[in-house]
Amino acid sequence: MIAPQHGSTPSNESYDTVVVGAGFAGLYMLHRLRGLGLSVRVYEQGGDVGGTWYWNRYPGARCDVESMQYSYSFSEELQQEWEWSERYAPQPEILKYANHVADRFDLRRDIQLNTRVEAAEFHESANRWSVITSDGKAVSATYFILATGCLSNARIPDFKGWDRFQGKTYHTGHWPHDEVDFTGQRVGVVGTGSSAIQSIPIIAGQASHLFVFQRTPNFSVPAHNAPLTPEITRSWKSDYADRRRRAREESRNGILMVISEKGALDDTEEARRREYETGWTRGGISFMASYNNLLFDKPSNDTACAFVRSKIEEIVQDPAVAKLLQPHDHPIGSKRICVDTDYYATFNRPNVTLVDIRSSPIEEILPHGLRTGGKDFELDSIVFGTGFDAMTGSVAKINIKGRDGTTLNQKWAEGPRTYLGLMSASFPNMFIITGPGSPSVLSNMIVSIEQHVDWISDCIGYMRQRGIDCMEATKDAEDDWVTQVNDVASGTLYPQANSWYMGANIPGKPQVFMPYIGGVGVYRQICNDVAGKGYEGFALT
Ligand code: N01
Repeated sequence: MIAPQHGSTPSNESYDTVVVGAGFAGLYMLHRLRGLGLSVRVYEQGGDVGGTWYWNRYPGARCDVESMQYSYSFSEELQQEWEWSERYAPQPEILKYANHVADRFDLRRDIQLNTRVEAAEFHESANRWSVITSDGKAVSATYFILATGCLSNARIPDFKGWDRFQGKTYHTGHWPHDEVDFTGQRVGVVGTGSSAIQSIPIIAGQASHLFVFQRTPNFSVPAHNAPLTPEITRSWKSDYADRRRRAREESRNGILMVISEKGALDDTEEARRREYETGWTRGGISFMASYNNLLFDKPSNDTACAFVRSKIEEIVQDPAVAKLLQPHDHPIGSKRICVDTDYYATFNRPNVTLVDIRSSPIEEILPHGLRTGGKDFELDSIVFGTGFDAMTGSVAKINIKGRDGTTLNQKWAEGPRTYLGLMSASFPNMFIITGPGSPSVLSNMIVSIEQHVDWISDCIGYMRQRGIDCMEATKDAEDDWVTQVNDVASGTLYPQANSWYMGANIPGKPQVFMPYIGGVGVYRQICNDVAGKGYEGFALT
């Protein structure tokens, strides 16, 4: 048993693996490790499984990856038996699916809910991790796996007067479990990212008046959500194995879509307009596949930006409001493109007001509203759709100490450093699922989660077969990978946006492009090659 710290209670609990988080990553990790015969303990801070889909219960929450693709592929029975109801699954249905998976594979008996992992320390002499949980226990494990999710540390900016507000406040990423009804209320929504853009049309339908406080307009394309027809479902299910394979190996982001073989400037203006109209009518993020160079060539990207701006002008009746909603400060797609149902049209409602907080930022929260530009807005409720400390935020909340006592937060002070997004040098036997330096948030998360979980499971199996006790990324391999991640990003338009991919939404956070943008197929091949060469770039002892 490892000596406990921080006043935690010594415990004889010892596992082969501790996994942090019971979202889609943690659930599948547990399933795979059990298959290897390992003992596993999963700690989950939420009151149930589901991760992102447990917390983000805001009105209108649904996935912007189509449901036939946003699901596990590891079990043929599971993918055949589960029935999705809509083109884009709503949050309650995805949460039900996560619960179904937990029950179907009998996962719950190894998951401890309502428990945070507070700290973890690697003890060199024992070659084990000691893990401290919020219920005051210290347990030990050979492998420590972070399945903490990339968008799980919700953030409300530190507005002056915050604690004086006498109405109700909400964060989209921490939505209450009981139904919230805004009927008859004056509601303020702060932020216009994906979460706010999904919830604004629904809240507008309830509130007596909705004020949308916008700092930066975002590009949004219509979802055109609809019930899934039996024909669509049947066609997917009859061909699932091959479609999943193509999504994994051949697609850029783990989502099957037809990417045009042309660049935007290869077409005449008229043909381009037709192409964008087709993408707009089809709906969803595949709008960005209208041409193959929209994320690489600025003049090409400008044409797509101009098209969406023209759509906003067409939909929004008040020209001044339309102008305010038109993004000009970043290439389309360089921030996560939003997918909506009636977002722009919502601004034609008489009970909706768009307030520009770029020219006059929020000065303070008042007991009955908020003040911006010297003007007071009376509000009964405020909804913060102000995003997350993405990719590193949840990991940073755990005090993780590696080989020489260095903390991960110290090591990552200038930005996250990993080899393949999977491990970080000096933190032996610690794996990160969809960590910074992997395709992660730029991809269909479930495709990337499955790839990481499979890779980690195979790796642990390899170690155990060969009597290898310890695995660690070498510093050289890590440095090379960090360089590669930056090089690939700099060949795209992504770094031109002040996005959460860059850490730009968190004051003081180092600005580095965190995910690997080379594509899931290329990345998978790199990971497979590394494994095929006996885990090249890792020290195995
Ligand atoms: O958060 P965001 P989100 N004063 O960071 C504003 C995924 N997701 O929760 O741009 C005023 O995108 C901020 O303004 P600015 C998806 O990957 C997926 O909406 O910083 N405003 C911005 O408008 C997404 O990208 C789905 O100027 C402030 C907003 O708050 C990611 O989650 C659905 C402010 C934050 O937008 C995050 O989306 C939902 C301040 N001090 C989410 N600070 C689907 O699958 C921040 N803001 C559909």
